[in-house]
Amino acid sequence: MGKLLAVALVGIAAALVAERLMAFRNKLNASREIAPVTLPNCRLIKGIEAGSEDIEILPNGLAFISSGLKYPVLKTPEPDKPGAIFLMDLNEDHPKAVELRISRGFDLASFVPHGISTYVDRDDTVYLFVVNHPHQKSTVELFKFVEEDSALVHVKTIRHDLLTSVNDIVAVGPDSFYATNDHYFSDSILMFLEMLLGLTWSNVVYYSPKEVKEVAAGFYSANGINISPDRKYIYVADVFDHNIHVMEKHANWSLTHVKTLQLDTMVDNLSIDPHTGDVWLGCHPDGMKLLYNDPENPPGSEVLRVQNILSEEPVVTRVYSDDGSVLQGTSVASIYEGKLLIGTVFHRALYCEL
Ligand SMILES: [Ca+2]
Ligand SMILES: [Ca+2]
Repeated sequence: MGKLLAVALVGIAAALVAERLMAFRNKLNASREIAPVTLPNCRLIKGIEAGSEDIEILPNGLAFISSGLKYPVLKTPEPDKPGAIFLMDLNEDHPKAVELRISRGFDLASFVPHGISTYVDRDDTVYLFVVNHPHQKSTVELFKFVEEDSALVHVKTIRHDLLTSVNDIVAVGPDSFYATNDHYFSDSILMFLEMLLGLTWSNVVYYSPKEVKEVAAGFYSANGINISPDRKYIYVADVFDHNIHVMEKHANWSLTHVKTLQLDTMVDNLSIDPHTGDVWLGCHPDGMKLLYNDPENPPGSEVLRVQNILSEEPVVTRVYSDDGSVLQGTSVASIYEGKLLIGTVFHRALYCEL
């Protein structure tokens, strides 16, 4: 009888693990095939070889690109090289990426930039907020951009117990922001278990020097975050749930859920066209390929544009998709006056004229 029970228990455990693995494969969109969509006027950007995870473009056409992410379980092309922020002036005929100098006193050796956001203050000071992972932790670095010196001056490092596994941020003031925690755990093994078990413990946090609080919860993995041009709505991408949540922002910075736009792909970062309000999405067509990163079968790229997201019938268009032969592991797509920048987690970056 004891043996029978043992066999039964092992059988049940094996079935549960198999079920969880299947669910995990579905979340990763394993083996999903999509038709290629090419754009005619694109080129890879020189000098960016170790990722371009997030891209933010100022209203004047200056683009910031974060490069050199080292994310647990994903490929790291240059493990010993610190990360960098590149700048590109999209007003130029042939824009080039230039690495910004970072002021002394900031620990550049442990710089691992991830999501970024900009804030232009009333006096036109440009602040760049950068999610950083020094020594596998999460901080938010606040920089002041000094255009004439092509430099970032470090203002302060923000750490908080609620900022545990930060992926992306959207600035709402000169030192306040919303941030996504993509996992509850920050340890890579626990993070993997959290994904495997399908826990919905990921959240969105509001931070200001006076108040820090959780403002949205229950995500599988909250990733990209951004704000509507009228600054009334916050958009949050849940990469494992293949959707975008539209949240209304209130005077006390709390958020309430308005709607969810269900898609069929793993949405990473979100960018907003300031003129039209269109939401541009960098997406992972097949997350399993991103994890395996087999050079013979690399992860692909997918860019979606969502028009009229607040209406009854948003229009979703696949603007670009590639099997990885050009661009691998797209995480962001940002638009400026008919020019599109497409970034990746650990690969290169693409510049396109639409
Ligand atoms: Ca961002
Ligand atoms: Ca991201």
